[in-house]
Amino acid sequence: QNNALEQFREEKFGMFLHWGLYAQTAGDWKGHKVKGGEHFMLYERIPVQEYGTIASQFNPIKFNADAWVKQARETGMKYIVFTAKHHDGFAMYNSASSDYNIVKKSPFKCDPIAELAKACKKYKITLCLYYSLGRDWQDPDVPTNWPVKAGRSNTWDYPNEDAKVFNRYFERKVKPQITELLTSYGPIGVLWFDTPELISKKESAELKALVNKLQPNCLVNNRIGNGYGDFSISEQSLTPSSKQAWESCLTIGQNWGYNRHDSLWKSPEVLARHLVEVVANGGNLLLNVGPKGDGTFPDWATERLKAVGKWMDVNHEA
Ligand code: FUL
Repeated sequence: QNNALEQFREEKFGMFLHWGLYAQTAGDWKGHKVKGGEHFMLYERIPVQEYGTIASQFNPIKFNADAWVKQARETGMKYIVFTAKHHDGFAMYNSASSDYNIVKKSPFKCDPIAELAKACKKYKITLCLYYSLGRDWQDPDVPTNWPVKAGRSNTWDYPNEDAKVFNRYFERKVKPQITELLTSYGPIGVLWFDTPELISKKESAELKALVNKLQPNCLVNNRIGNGYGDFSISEQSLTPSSKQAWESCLTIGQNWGYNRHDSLWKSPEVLARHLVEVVANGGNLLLNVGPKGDGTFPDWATERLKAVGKWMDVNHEA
């Protein structure tokens, strides 16, 4: 574990990859622009059944895991974090415990994590996986974040909050899927949990123990909840969130998931400055790319990654 944390801290620079059904709709729904990227199912209150139909159009024939990972490597990055399951609850891999996944529901039928694992091995990049924990808009047992009542769970398909039992979702979906992710794709560097929200201390501890049992060298971030993380996250911020290990995660444009209406992007100069600032403060930088529905990176992302890669070649010792 200590060695794993040391290695993670030495890696310093990684690529976040937000890819899911939201990449296909890309910021539009039924002829109008939607707010956000990967959150639009919530904003539009789209029933799970209807949202699931996006999968039948999702056929990213240009997806090339080798090209993604090669680009990460050429940018000077040492790890990637891929969204295995975001808040929409749709698994971007061949999940044995939930048919709500890319292999079973899309014409594409390919398992992106299996492809990414191969490419990571080839380019010596650490494969890490993102998993939305306290939010899952497909599962009927995820309560809204009471008592804040922020309404961030699926209250349109499943309005009866009193009937929801987080632990049922935890047992039925979270534990089986985490087990699949840690037993099917070789070594995983980090399980990057998101939105702990209503997870109990006991459940966070149990999850941490499960990860340790299956892959003792796999780290978890602080969003596993209740203080069980190995390092902490500063989201869209360069301010250290811990005196020990921490990671800043930043978008290049305005959204995490691809949105064709994005129009503001950080320049390569700004990105390089951010990297220097984060690393100087003892952190890691996880820079996000939201690949498109066809499986390619948006041109504006590729251009910036290439420019940062050039800067790294000149300024960074291997
Ligand atoms: C947040 C999520 O709600 C966003 O969609 C994104 O994944 C970001 C990295 O974490 O909490």
